[in-house]
Amino acid sequence: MDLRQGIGLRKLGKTADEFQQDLLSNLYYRRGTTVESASARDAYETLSLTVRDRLAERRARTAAAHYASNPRWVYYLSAEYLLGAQLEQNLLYSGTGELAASAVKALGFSLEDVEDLDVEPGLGNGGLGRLAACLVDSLATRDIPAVGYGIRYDLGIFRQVITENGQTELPDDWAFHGNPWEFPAPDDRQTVGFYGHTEPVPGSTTRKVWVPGEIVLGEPSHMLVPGYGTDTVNIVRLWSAKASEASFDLSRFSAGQYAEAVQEAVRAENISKVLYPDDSTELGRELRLKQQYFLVSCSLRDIVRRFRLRNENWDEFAEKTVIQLNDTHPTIAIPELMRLLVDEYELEWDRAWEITRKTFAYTCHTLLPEALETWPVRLIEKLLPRHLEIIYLINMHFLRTVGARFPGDQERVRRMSIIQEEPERRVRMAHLAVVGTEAVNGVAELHSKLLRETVLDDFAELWPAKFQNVTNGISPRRFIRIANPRLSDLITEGLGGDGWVRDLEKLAGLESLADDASFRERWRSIKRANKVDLAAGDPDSLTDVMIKRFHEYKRQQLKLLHVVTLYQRIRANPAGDWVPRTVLFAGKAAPAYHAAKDLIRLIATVAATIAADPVVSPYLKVVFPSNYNVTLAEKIIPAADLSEQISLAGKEASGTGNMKLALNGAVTIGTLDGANIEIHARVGDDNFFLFGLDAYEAAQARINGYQPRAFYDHDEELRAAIDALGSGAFGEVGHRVASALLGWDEYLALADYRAYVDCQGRVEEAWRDHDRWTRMSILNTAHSGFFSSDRTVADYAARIWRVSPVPVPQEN
Ligand code: GL9
Repeated sequence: MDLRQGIGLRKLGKTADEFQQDLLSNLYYRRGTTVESASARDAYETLSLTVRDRLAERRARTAAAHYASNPRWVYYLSAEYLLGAQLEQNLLYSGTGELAASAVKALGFSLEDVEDLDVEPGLGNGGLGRLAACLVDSLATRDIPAVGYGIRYDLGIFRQVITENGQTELPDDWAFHGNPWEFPAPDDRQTVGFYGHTEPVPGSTTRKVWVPGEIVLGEPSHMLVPGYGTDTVNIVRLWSAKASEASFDLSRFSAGQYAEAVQEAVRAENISKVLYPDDSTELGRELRLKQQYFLVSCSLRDIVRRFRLRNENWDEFAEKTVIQLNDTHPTIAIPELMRLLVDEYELEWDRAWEITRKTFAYTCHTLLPEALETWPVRLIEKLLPRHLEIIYLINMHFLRTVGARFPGDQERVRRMSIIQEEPERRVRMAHLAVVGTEAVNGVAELHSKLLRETVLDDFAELWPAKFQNVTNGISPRRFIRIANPRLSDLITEGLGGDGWVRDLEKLAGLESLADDASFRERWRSIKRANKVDLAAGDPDSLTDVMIKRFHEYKRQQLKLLHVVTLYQRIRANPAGDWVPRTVLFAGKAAPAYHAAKDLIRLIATVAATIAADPVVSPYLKVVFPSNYNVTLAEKIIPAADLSEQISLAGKEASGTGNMKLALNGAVTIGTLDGANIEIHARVGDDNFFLFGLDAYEAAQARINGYQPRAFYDHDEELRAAIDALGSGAFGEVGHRVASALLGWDEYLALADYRAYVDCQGRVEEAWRDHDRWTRMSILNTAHSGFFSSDRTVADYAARIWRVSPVPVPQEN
């Protein structure tokens, strides 16, 4: 029997009977319970195992195919993954949805009952983490050999509860009941060092020995990442910190010092305890750097282990391996690979550098200066002494290159150095990431252009060919096929097949159907049914959604000013012909980001005021569901009519919620920012509500001495809205928000107010014409094909990774 071909596997049945038998076996043998006593949770766990087994069989064939071809691998390193709920996805990808429904029914439950128990692993903050999940989905769908590496945080992004007092945060113990989707792999555990000192190696000028002062174990487990419409199943491998046996102090325990006995173990395991909801707090910063190095150290050793299964010669490493850094969070991987190659595998510095540089690529996800990571030199020196030495050496070689290319330009050397000198010495991780990689990309056209022209301009001048754009994308499986089954069925019917789920450009075929009155009627009734399901407000009202993290640059405050203006208009003229609107906000604020939390609280207060107003409430409703996450996004997006993408131009790197909403037929009101520009270009000016300053005008405004008060003085409605917020009717919070806007208004909300409010007037005009609106909605979906993450991955594969698919032979 040839185990390598997976031929030793018993075939899993495809009939309803066989599926049910497998479910029963799992109930008895793996769950250890019986039909008579099975709870909903027993049904959930058992169903998950049964579905997982179908994917595990494909996983075995995938591993065999990959082993046989010894391919070039993509390793995606990311501190965050927002994978979303797994059961529904895995039912779809394994084609077992109907079998599952009937098998679970036989146990006395509905599929919805058990799906409600499926908890999403919230191992990320927002767009960056969800992008990682969409990319691994599309890597598998495109049959590209890939592993996603991440951290298995015990506690994911906090659970948010919204009350009239704003946001409160609760811990998210997402795996409290266990996680049936996960395979622990304790045999692949790694040892990670921290602190300590370095010692010279006699007879070598470049090698050093690092003697760590603390040792922590990293234990991996993996989740399966199936491709859609293919047999490939890749994995995401997540690391958990474990204390070594030796860290339990038995003698202290025996002396009754219970807390002290475990304190070292607790400290070690704290590394993967909790996802940082931001990094703006001074306290706990060291732990964040520890998390980053922990991820990197475990993953690189695993990558090297995998390389050596099939290869010997280090010269082949960069041919067989590309490591994509998801933002700067894993950038310490660059000195870490140098350390492994130079200190542990005894390669010459230059050869090691050549390999390292060719192995890595870096994606930048921001333009905000405060989001560009830097670490104090003294912190790196304490935590990772050898890495600091290596960073200094990398910098020395790099600055020589700069000096040779721009002789005498000391100012440029100072600007480009990996080490920032003032006001405190810090390591600039973005500079290290640019220097140590083969390719650097932004995440939308405008973002990549602004990176080249501003933040990384010196580097783009030095190495123009290194800089690329890869516009983000989203998984059509999760964000329409699963989230919006009604619309998916209609599209499949309209296009005469479901090929669009794997080839999203096929949606262009809907264009002609926009002129078909009966198709439009069905489209409209589906949107309505989705709104009924969401139950956020009157399903016949314009459902206006702003769903994203709370951040001043995204300008939820501008949306709030619009809401207050509508409120005041309706109050002033209750008999007016108002367009009924449901404004839905959802999103979390970093717990320490006070301005963002103020806004949440203010929105909640305004919502309550409007709800209590009998004159306004028939036309305007503001809702703020708690705990925005992937699962909630999948409910809101299909019900949205209007998509709010109103960040100040030049601030949102890409946005991906904008793509999800357009794909589901929401029409965007948006600025010329991030990927909005590319959406606008594709759906066309008639099907997009564009307003506001562009990135250059916005940058210029501040230089020209922007005065928010001038806009306040000259616009009566704006003044009335701000005065209302600051009047005291909304408490201290209203006052704080109003003064922040009048005093400085960092993100030019007042400058864009008039254009925005007038543009909302054009939205209402379009909405009143049902046929016109529905046509716009259909055309948004029809022209969203480009925004599939399958296209994003194809771009990375062709231009950055230079990898080819390795098809997995079908089961025979
Ligand atoms: C982000 C950008 O702000 C978004 O514009 C972009 O779409 C995503 C994915 O590229 O990356 N960068 C970033 O730090 N976050 C993003 O969403 N923030 C969070 O994930 C909270």
